[in-house]
Amino acid sequence: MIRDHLRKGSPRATVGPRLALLLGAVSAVLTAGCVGTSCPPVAAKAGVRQARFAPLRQTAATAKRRIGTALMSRHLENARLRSLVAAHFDSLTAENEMKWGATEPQPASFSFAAGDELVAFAAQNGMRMRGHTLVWHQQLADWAKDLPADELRPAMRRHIEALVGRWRGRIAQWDVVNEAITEDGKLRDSPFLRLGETYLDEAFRLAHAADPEARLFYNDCGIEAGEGNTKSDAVYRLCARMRQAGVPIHGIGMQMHVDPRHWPTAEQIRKNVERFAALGLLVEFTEMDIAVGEMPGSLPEKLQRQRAIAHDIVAACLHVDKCTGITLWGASDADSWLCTERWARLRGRGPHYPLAFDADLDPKPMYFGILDALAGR
Ligand code: 9MR
Repeated sequence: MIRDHLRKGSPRATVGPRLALLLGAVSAVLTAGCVGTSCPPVAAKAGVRQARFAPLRQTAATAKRRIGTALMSRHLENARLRSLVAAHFDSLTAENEMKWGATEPQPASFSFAAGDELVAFAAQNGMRMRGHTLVWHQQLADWAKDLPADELRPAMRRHIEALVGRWRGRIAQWDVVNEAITEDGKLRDSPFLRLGETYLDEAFRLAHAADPEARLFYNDCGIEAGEGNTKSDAVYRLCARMRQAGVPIHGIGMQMHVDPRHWPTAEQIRKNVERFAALGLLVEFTEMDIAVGEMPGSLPEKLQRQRAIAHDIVAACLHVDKCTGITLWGASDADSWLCTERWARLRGRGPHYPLAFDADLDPKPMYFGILDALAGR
């Protein structure tokens, strides 16, 4: 708004040169601050032809895989987005609505309405539902953050029993524990670590008791690279220990938030999927997005590179029987966390255009990369 004002008005004509300079500097800062946070439509610029706009979920079903997206309940108000999601995706993850802070904002006072809406939408459209997430240090209700162990333990039990019980039989997979390992391969110093190093085991056992049919996942980011990568190895050891101890963990969620500045090769990802599958775990790619901002080249070149990376990731899943699904972290660029002021800078300079459909809901090259890989092309 200030920039508009600078453009439309004529402060430079009416104020002194010093003030004009200052206003110019403010304008430059504002402009720089805005770069890269929103992701306007790009499909047309990338020369996408609309003719081959087939539903992803049909091709995924032929490959015996689920293709999913994350949504927030407010997205359901957008009729065009609803039909796009229903047409293309057969798995749904609640982006924020099932997190602790959203579902139990006060002790024992639960709020399920937003999660219920998503569960109902999934059921109406023949989509599998993934629950996300029961135990996480972020988006945790404030009241739970400082509880001593003897109060946190019953609180965790109550929370898990309430959520898993609420949607028993309707949530096929739960991300039981999220992001418990640090980059240097240690158990994160989260409030839950106060319960001891086996708090994960407890969480999985509670979730299993509340819904024995739900498949239970440990979910983390930055674990895609595989052997030799500190975090990936630590998560592998954690899962191996839990399997050995008879903890009811059924799957590993690899988030797949692609930062092209440091990203493993397709071969590394495939081998990593294989080693987790060899533990007897299902593998799901749970939060895929691919930030293009820091890629070299023109926008069409970046979008082609994004297409190739998406293709490699989906192909890695198809390569291993136990890899059962790929979820994108949002349906369109317009709604991605990476196109917000708050998060964009995590991936360097934007805009990042991280998803398969652009802000006008047109398919991008990334969509065709996913489609081709699902079709085995
Ligand atoms: O996409 C989610 C965003 O809307 C929230 O503000 C953010 C809060 O941490 O969480 C985002 O989702 C995260 C997911 O729950 C766990 N893995 C990382 C995701 C991106 O931050």
